[in-house]
Amino acid sequence: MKNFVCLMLLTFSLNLLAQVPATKIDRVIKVVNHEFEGTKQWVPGTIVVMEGETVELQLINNVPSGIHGFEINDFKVSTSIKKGEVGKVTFKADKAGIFPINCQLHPAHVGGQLVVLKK
Ligand SMILES: [Cu+2]
Repeated sequence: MKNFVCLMLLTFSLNLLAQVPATKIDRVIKVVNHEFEGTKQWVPGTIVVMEGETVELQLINNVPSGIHGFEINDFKVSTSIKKGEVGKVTFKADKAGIFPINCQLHPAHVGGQLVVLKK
């Protein structure tokens, strides 16, 4: 009887999981941290998306200087990526405009911009 109840609970739980919709990603963009003669920059420096899209950024940090940050304050995106690792952030571009991107760890790290085009 105990095993039957456990089996029923497991089946019920799996059914609930199957019904939870996964977040639909509208756009995936790879961004690479680049370093040339001591200057660091996330490339592409300008990221363009459409208003309303759910965006996933895959952040690749291969620079020899170690950990770097990636921040878009207007969309509450903030993460740090260690050398040799790939970070991932997801956000909804729910407002149009031009928004600064920076490395919150190094003020000298060249910033970029997120351009959200009006739908
Ligand atoms: Cu940095």
